[in-house]
Amino acid sequence: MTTAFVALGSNLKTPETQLRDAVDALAALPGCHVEAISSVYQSAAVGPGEQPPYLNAVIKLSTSLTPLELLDALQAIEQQQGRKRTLRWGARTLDLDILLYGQQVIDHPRLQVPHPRMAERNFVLYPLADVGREQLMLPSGHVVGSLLEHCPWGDLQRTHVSLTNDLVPN
Ligand code: A4P
Ligand code: MG
Repeated sequence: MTTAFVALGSNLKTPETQLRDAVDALAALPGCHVEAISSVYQSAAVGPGEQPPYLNAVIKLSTSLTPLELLDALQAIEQQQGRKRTLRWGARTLDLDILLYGQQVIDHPRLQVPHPRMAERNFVLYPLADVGREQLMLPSGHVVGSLLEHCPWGDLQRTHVSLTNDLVPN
């Protein structure tokens, strides 16, 4: 089993419900076990035009899926939840990104791991620190705690939404 960290983001169609449904779908994936779930954070959308604010969270998984099998599974969940790919960085019902897959560095046409933009994004790093602890090391050798020192909290808000409430252990 490999430890993987997956980022969840939503800014359409009741984001709280989208994140809850995504957690249930991730927990039901064969070969995956949800180890930990971060707090849920709200922030303004980074991207084009006027967009609703995002809710973001990070999940720690142990998985026997290969990285591309995990990507396929995440994209299937995005589709189930009505994801439409129109504009890059446009509003979306659900975005599921693989942040880290063990200590692997992956540069495949469909998959870059670590996620290329994770180190500068407060809405990724703060929830990652919740589930991975600040000592978590990236393949680059950087630890999350030192990345956080260079990543301002900005407009991030920790919400009272809990994604762990109705999770059934598997
Ligand atoms: N892909 C490559 N690497 C990965 C990976 N590590 N995990 C490929 C998942 N997918 C990966 O993604 C495009 C393609 O990236 C996929 O087909 C996959 O093969 P997408 O989800 O269709 O498109 P996207 O999400 O619009 O593009 P991108 O570049 O992944 O966007 P980001 O960087 O994820 O940004 N603002 C706030 N506040 N909160 C957010 O969560 N998210 C975004 C999306 C923009 N602004 C945001 C937020
Ligand atoms: Mg994405």
